[in-house]
Amino acid sequence: LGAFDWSDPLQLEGLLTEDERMLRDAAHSFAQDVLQPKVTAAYRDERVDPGVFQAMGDAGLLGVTIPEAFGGLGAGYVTYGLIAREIERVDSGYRSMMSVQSSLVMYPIHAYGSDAQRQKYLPGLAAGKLIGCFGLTESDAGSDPAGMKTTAKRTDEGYVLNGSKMWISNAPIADVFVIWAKSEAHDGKIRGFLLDKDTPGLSAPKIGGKLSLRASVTGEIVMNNAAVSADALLPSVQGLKGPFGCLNRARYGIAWGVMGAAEACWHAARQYGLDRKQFGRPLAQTQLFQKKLADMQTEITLGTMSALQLGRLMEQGQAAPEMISLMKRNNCGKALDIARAARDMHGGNGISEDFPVMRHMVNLETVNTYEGTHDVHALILGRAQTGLQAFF
Ligand code: TGC
Ligand code: FAD
Repeated sequence: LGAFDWSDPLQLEGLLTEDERMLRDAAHSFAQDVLQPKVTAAYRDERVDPGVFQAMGDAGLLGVTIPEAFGGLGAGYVTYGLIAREIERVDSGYRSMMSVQSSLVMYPIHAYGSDAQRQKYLPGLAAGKLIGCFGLTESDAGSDPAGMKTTAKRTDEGYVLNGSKMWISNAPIADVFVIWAKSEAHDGKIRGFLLDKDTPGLSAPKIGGKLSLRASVTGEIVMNNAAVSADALLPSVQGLKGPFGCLNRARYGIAWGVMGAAEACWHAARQYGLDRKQFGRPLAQTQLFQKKLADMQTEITLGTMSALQLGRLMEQGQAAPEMISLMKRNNCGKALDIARAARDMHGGNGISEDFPVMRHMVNLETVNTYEGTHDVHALILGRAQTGLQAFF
């Protein structure tokens, strides 16, 4: 009979290649050495540090699936997921910064861009010298992005964009804006545009008062006759499958990332239960505490093993969007439940910034909502198994 490792019950470690383990370990060291010491103050003071992008770039963590010729690592999707898990073990906000840059900005430029666009943006984005953002959501078009009102109008010089985007990660500090707009010159179809931050008519005010994801900055994007040249258009995609192609990658990364946040909460609760005595014995020696730890261990094991299978399918080009919905939805929901339980298991200390659990819990409320809410992914899965559309 084999040995049992409580922290890796089904031996995920043995299913990784040596390269994957090496890159995962490097990401773990980076996250613990560089990000962990910053996070409590960054979260408390709602202070984003743009230098984090360059530090991530120096560590090779931006665009890991993008070919080396453009500054990426040319690694597989399992490596990308393992890195997301290590970053989100510290904070969902830092993982958000990394995944927007990698999956929502570098991926579309690589997949849908011209050679000139790739050369112009990808090396700087990979190095973290440029910061990117992804503008799809609008105040009246969140779960239903097809309802967007932002338009692009063809002019002699290029395009003029009008409209506004809401809840956009990184926008106030971004150099490069990937904007999805209905293009009048393309029968009103949704097209992607690359806007530089100094584009006349473009601004990106910060959204204040956020009680979640406070180490990452979120903004609006306002386009008031924002004029760009014709080569700002992403030439190779049209329709909603453009932004959704990016979201497939980011949602997959989230399925791994939230497991890192959940593991941080589980490990913290276990240690707290071993250290803290009540009624003359460690909390961890009570049946209720152990049942909660067993539930956490079980869900995290199932979540990470399934994320690994999804990553392998992505690498083989066999992953369907519905598989990604299933994993994004389940792992976010389970991570949120685990963070809430871990918060409770810390008693009064659980609400203090000296312990990570409440920060993770409140962050996971956002992660459960963005990139398709928990319920929207249920509707995607419901449609796939009944053939019936329940969105409207
Ligand atoms: P529907 O009719 O289903 O599809 C329209 C077209 O899009 C294609 N498509 C996909 N293509 C690739 N991958 C996917 N996952 C796709 N899903 C749909 C589809 O094939 C079709 O193509 P075509 O050529 O036939 O036109 O569209 P619908 O309007 O009924 O959509 C419904 C729904 C609910 C599935 C969709 O709108 C949805 O997923 N809503 C959620 C919105 C969302 O996820 N927003 C994310 C914003 S970005 C963000 O949150 C970043 S946070 C980043 C961070 O900080 O980490
Ligand atoms: P709504 O769509 O109004 O949903 C509200 C509620 O109604 C939810 O519970 C939802 O599940 C439910 N609902 C909606 N439709 C249905 C239906 N048909 N049937 C049943 N229930 C339904 N967007 C970007 O484009 N880029 C970003 O970088 C980005 N970053 C973000 C960062 C943060 C911190 C946050 C909070 C959001 C970010 N978003 C971003 C936006 C995010 O993707 C949206 O908030 C999300 O898609 C939900 O849209 P909404 O907020 O308009 O909610």
